Amino acid sequence: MPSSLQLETRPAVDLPQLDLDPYSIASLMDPYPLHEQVREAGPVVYLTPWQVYAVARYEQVKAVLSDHDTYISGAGVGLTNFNLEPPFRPRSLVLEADPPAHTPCRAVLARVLSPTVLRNLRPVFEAEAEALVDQCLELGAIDGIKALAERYPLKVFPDAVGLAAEGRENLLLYGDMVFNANGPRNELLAKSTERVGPVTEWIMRRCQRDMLAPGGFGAQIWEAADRGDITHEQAPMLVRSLLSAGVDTTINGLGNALFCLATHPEEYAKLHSDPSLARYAFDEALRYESTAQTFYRTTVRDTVLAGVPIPANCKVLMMLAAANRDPRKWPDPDRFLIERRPAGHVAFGAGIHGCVGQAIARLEGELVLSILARRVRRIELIGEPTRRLNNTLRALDALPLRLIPA
Ligand code: OVM
Repeated sequence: MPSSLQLETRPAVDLPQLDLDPYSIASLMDPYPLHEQVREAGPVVYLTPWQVYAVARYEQVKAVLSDHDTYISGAGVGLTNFNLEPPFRPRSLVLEADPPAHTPCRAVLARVLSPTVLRNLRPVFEAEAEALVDQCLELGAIDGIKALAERYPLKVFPDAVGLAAEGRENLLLYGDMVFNANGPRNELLAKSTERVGPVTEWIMRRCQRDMLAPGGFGAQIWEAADRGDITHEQAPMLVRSLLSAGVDTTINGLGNALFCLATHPEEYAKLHSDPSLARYAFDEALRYESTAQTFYRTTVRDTVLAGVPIPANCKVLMMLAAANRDPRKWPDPDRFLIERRPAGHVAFGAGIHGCVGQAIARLEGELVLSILARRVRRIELIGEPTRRLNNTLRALDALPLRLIPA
């Protein structure tokens, strides 16, 4: 039953009850049939396997994202309700927090990742993208995930944070675990938590001041603590947020974008003839294959959404990827069209918890795609792509490609 704080929690009559599991292997492999079923069943549904409310239409997803006073993050943004079960790691000070505590922490990250900072980083990020694309071109046949989608963010982002080069593969394991932890305690989570002990230690050690190079994002977070914007106890936790959210997300954003372009050669041809479309192409890939498929909120009081009552202390699943293909919002939603201007997509969320790193994510996406566009005439898919299943992320394990030079 949805709420432990209520005696009678029977869902309202006009609430469709669906026996659908977004975490089944079949749905994780191909989530779109389930997205359509949830979206078309009603504006708010109840998923009986996990006993959660769910919204899959753009309008209701946006409404939940926008009303952070009713739909809170402090009880966790995964399936687990922190009011009933403790979190698996100390709560994030931004992701799993609400105003007023959330506000200064968010402000520090927003300043560290501001457009001004990014303007200075652009030449560095661009040179790295050029070098990496050239290396891939020399190889000819590559695994687009290992050779490009993983390598690029794993180089430029930790460099910008100020992390040493050693042990960066830990960031991949940690990201995989953190995003699995937003789902149920299934096989996927068990597998990624098996190896998590030493990884968590490694991550937490890297959040300390002495591990972070001067001038980087990490050092800037510590300087914000010196100024009194946040406390010195909060600083390592905000560095942890960068290390949690900054790598696996962009890796899969890039991986999914490469997948979209490799499987839509006519769209790649448009990008090749006009590399200035790179930024739109990356956003269209985020709409079409949303990296973060889902996030939850928790109702803090009884409420009504699209006429459907939702009791207090209930988990509400926001199906971001489904909203990004809602035909009520997007014409031809199931087509990947790089000339579409997908402004308003919710792949980065929206509102006070909207991705604080979205500008740097877009910078990475734009640079890799625009340099590819200039140097690569055609991208050929030369084998079956394989998926890496994750409870939250849409992710690929391998993407065999041949790059034909321009
Ligand atoms: C965090 C964080 C923020 C956004 C996403 C995320 C699970 C983590 O603050 O740790 O991914």
